[in-house]
Amino acid sequence: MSNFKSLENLKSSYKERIRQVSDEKKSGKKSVGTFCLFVPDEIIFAADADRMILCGGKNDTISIAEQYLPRNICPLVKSSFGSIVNDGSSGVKPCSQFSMVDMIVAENTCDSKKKMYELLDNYVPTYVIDLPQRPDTSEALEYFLSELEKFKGAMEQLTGNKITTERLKKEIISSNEVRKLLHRLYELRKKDPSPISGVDVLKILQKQYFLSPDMLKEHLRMLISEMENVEPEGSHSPRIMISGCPMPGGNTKVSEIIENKGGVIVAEESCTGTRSFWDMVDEDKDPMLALAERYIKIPCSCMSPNDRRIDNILELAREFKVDGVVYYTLQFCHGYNIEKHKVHQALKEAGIPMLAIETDYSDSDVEHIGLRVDAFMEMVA
Ligand code: BJ8
Repeated sequence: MSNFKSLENLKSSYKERIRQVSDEKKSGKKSVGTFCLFVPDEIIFAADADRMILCGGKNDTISIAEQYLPRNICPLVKSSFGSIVNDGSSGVKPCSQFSMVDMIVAENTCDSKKKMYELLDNYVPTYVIDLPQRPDTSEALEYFLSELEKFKGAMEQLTGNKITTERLKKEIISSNEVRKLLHRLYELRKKDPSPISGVDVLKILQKQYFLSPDMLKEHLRMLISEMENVEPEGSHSPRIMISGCPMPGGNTKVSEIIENKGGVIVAEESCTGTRSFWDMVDEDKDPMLALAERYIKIPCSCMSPNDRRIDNILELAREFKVDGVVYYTLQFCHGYNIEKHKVHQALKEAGIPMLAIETDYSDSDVEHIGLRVDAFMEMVA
């Protein structure tokens, strides 16, 4: 749907980034792998280390993971674990990212991830940040801050570099710049018709924690400038918001189905969407406290209660003038699956139709999902 030159450059950025990290390694710079938004990038970069996201969105490593893990757990966890333990013997190309990280920085969120991290420690040193699960209490903030202080110490130990207040402030400003660019990109999607397809935006968001902030900023600036200079053609298509589980690199299945059936995705309430950039870090406060305050508020379903997420969904639906919401859950992701009921109720009261889709990474249900999306599009058109 979208036809922007800068998107072509983004596609070829994978090799460039791998080359960059491999050069950094030769010069002694450390790299860490992450799986979740709760890990503050700013602390990693302030230690002069690099980071790459390791979340799996591909189906081909799932059968490898199933040699170690139960079948009935979330495909994101299986795909990630499969990529890491894959030695190439099954014919699937091993993941270049994983072999480049010196440490994994994990977080205690859902049960599947927590238990996977215990196993990952056998393959690469894995540091786990513990998270309080009732985020709105002062005790939770205090505890999370103490966990971030420990993590800061771990990064200093890994790199041998002291993390100074000045360096943290610099990284906070830099990460806020990325967030502001993503806000500008999303602002342009408020046009009707939207100038860019949701699949294209998803592919950018999937690279958000893979590229370095400087590379990402460069790509975003080019894309935004192209988008600002075109008037979108065509007529109104049903404006859809996706809400739910993250869609890591390799997984565009449901977004593609929606857009192939005539809808246009104008917002994603997910970790490969607004949850990753909507809130800024306060640049005027003590940097560690500001980071703790910002990151503890991420409305992930692992938190309880998580009513902030419902408020965000309603606000986004209004701001982006959506005609309907597709609630997307990965199989066996109990948190997002159960929260579906609260979201459905809130959307119903707001008069916004919702379609719930629970799926995995395989293609076996593409046709079936297509039929349901078809019917939903007719309803919201
Ligand atoms: S902040 S959503 S990235 S934990 S989909 S593995 S929750 S069973 S990825 Fe997540 Fe951080 Fe939360 Fe975001 Fe578990 Fe659910 Fe699988 Fe999930």
